[in-house]
Amino acid sequence: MNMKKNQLMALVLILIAVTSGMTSCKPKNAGNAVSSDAASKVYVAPGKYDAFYNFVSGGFSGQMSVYGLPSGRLLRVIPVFSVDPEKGWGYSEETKPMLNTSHGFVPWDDLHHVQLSKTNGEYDGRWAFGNANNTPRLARIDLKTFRTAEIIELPNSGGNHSSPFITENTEYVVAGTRFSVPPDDVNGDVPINTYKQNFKGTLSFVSVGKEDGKMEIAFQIQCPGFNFDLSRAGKGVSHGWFFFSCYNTEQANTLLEVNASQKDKDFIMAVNWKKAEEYLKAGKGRKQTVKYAHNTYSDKTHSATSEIKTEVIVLDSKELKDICYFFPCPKSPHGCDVSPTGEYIVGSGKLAALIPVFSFDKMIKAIAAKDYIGEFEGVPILKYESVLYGEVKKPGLGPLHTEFDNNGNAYTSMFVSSEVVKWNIKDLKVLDRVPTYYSVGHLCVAGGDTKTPTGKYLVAYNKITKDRYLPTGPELSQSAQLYDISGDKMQLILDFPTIGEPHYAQICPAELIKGNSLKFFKMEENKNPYFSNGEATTKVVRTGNRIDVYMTAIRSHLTPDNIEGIRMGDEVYFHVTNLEQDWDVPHGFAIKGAANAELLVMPGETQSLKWNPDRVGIFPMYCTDFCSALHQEMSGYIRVSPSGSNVPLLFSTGKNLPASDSTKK
Ligand code: K7E
Ligand code: CUA
Repeated sequence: MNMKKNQLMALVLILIAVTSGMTSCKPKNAGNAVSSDAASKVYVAPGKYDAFYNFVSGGFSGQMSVYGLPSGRLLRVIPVFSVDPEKGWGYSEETKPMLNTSHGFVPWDDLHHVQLSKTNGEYDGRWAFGNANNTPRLARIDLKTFRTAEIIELPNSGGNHSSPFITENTEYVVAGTRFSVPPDDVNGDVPINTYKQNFKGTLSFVSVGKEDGKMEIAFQIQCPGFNFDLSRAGKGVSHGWFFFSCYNTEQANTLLEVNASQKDKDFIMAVNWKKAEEYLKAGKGRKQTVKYAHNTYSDKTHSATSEIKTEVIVLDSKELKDICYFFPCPKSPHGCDVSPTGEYIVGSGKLAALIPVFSFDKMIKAIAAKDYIGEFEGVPILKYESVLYGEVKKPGLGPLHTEFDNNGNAYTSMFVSSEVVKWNIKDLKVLDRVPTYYSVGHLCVAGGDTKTPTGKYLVAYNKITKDRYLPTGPELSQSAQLYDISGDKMQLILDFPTIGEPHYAQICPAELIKGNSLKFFKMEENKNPYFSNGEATTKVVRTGNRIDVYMTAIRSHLTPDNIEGIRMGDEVYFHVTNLEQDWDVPHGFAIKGAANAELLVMPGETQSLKWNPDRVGIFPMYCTDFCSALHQEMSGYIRVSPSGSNVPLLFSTGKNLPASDSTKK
């Protein structure tokens, strides 16, 4: 049954009113909702480690952050898709290529979802993946260094929200386009209202190297044009399948708020990726000319390389009938989550008043029986009742995302009614509900998307903060809330602020990662072309207008720290090698007037900063990271002379060189 347009407008307005009026309808016990033993549950004594890592998306900050749980302490911000002056990410010559795309250098993006690599359906502690929602890309973060090791751009995509989702053994990291767009190899200069004819959806299957994690676009599947929202890989019994929530099956191209909410049901799309692999092997894919960047960072050269690639193989869901199937899901599904056994698929319709739970087993039977109610652009639609396991009745308002514990329970975030609802997967009965402050988006349970969840903790990532923290102007800190879920009743035990706007996050036991941390880069393995292997090899080289300063840093001096003979019009590159071979001794480098950022150089690493002097004079430079008692002394000077000056190129540390000023001789 279709709602009338004005009815829908009314519904939308009610939802807005409910959401924005959150302070007025806030639960009465908001202040004392915390139980008396909460403090002891989150207390991690000074000098002690947290038991869990929490990897949190930064949303519009483009970064990923790492918290310790249960303390909620921020441990690190990992720069991914946005430049980060703190670490020189995107500013140093070595890291600039990481942000290269087919559009050129892109210094910002919007990171929504974090997924940890898996082996046998459990976290293996090797990599974290993140998506760029704006200029479609996937990133792989190495959990030895907590640095972004690789970024791959996705062609044929417009927005990369439905991403990244990984299979049971990290065979693939998968991405679905948010916006359908004309494919990259056709003339996209078409009227926007020809959406139905010209716009297509694309799923990208990116393979991940077993040993090195290297990503490659293995194939893409072309799908009907609408919006892909979220997804999960099947696991256990459903390994080999993917489930994507889809909205805007109305195929609207304007005022989606109303026009993409017309239908009573949208779809979940089930994708048989094992079948797709067979078709790929059988040569059923079409080679398509595209353009995308593939960037990798090497811990040996301490540099990134960016390669532009020009081809993908595309499988067509219209022709290859048994790859994709739709089944209806009520009202603009957002989250699409798979239970630990892989048997149940939970669809969360943003505007639905119930939560449908689908059965993988029933879906396979329905496919075998061709229990179709029709087709959508050549893709069969299974009957809702034939795939449905059951519905969670009256769960709350605005279900978004679901995760699971180790006791057969599910936890669903309710945006509109601002709560987390716990229900049983088997009997679909609601067991408990707790308020969130306010309007929870994603939630995550420790190991909540794995075959064997840890349970124990749940974090709600809220969209609205209102009165939870000290005011900080028009924008309040983003808010996460930690719940103890080890008992029958969920218990709020901590609020903690996050960077950017958090969307999805994952929690894994600290044991998985902490022992593998790299402590420093080995000097003897440094293959950066501008590496200085000790102070004796430092030098300043002029090649026309280009100056290369091969510099070293060690507690507590830079070598060289006096440089003369630089002229206006020169382009100066400082290649700083940190000679330390110990844990936690970075040195920084900055020079007055630099039009970029600092360098933050890890022990054994070389990083390069480009500087164009803009005036004649003396320019101080210094180490930016407080590295020793004499850190303030870790500094130097550069002299810039007019172009055409004959001041000789001189450099030194610890020698007071004779005056070389030709004008005064
Ligand atoms: Cu925030 Cu995953 Cu972009 Cu739901 S999405 S809330
Ligand atoms: Cu090196 Cu401060």
